[in-house]
Amino acid sequence: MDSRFKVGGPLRNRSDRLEGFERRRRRLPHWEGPGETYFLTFRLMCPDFVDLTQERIGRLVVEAIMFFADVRYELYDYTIMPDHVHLILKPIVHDGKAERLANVTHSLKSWLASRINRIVGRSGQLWQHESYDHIVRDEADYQEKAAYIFDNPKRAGLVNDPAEWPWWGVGPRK
Ligand code: NI
Repeated sequence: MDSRFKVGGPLRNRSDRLEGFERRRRRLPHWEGPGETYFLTFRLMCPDFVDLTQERIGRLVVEAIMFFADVRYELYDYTIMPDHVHLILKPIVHDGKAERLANVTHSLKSWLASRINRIVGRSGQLWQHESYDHIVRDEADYQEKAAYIFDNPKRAGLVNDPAEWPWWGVGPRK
């Protein structure tokens, strides 16, 4: 895998992930100034045909998330689940104006849809039209959402220790 994914990409092993989990506590979104921080979720339309955590597809999802990081948004935490993706991000602000979340979401979903469809040999609607987003109000809210993301694979019964989940990560180190 591309070396730029070493930090903040799919963290390779448990200690990297634990270190990432600690590090993201120190890299908080800033609450002052223009723009909001969002907890964003988008889901597959037909989870029977696609598993987002299948190796090749998961790597593609990470690639998309990282491709737009620091360009379209500041990236905090993310996790890829078999049928959905959670992210905490803050759209980039240009000239005092934040990029619209809807545009960011559209870019991510469409970048991925064409590529994933090609891999699984299907066409048409990959994602549910609606994405769920929630403004992260303050640091306490952020910590709650970040913990929700980190624990999601354990809650879903996919791992016993959330640090074992290979598809959790944080944004690139500045
Ligand atoms: Ni979830």
